[in-house]
Amino acid sequence: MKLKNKTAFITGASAGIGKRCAKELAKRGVNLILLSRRKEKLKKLKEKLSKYDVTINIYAADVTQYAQIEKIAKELQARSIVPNILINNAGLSQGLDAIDTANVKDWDRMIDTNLKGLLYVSRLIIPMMKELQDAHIINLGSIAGRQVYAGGSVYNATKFGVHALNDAMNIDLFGTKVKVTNVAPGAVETEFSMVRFHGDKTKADGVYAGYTPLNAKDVTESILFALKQPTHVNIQEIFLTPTAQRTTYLTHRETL
Ligand code: 8X3
Repeated sequence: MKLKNKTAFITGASAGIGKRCAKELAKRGVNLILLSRRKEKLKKLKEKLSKYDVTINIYAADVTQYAQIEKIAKELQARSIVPNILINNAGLSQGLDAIDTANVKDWDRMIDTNLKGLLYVSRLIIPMMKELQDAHIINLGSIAGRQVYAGGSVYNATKFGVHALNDAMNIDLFGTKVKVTNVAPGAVETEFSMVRFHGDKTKADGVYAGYTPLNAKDVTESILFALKQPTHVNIQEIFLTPTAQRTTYLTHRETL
């Protein structure tokens, strides 16, 4: 897709991979629709990106609330704004506990955000994209959607679900020009581990100790690679890990 003058709808846009996507796409002349629960962060991001010649619409909304997303979709329709690109980035992990001891609230939050949130946004935005001659959905999967690890159970299940939904979207959008790509990274240093460990910085830092993890820019580069392909090329999956990480259980850490 030629990116200039296209429009991207990005969930989880206020931090990490979503924020980086917003920046890199704005640089390339892509108009933005940015969603996050955190209004202040969105406002700041919009300000920061105002140096680029693009239109930026920000929405403080929660992907787990269907009515909120429906309202945004209706507003976009009323203003004839049709996203060419949908980046289903909002997602999180909560806790690292066994299935018999984990906190059920953590499970609800992961299932609601990673699966139901992705579904709600997709259900409401894809109908607008279907008629386009050039459109692309990027779903943020994970190494956790390919390999289960101790304490990962429900997070793993949600990311396996995202992988399944990516394949399902490719099937359901058969015959249209809407491409669907699952971008599945291994360890990426963002707010991810701070959120997983409920703000415990020591635990969060430990995840990335002794090796160089991926960063938001690395993952964004893969997303851009998929987006920039010509119309006839649909990259259905990109799986990337830090060089030090080969599976969820094999991360080579230099002696600290
Ligand atoms: C994040 C990757 O392995 O930390 O999706 O769960 S992992």
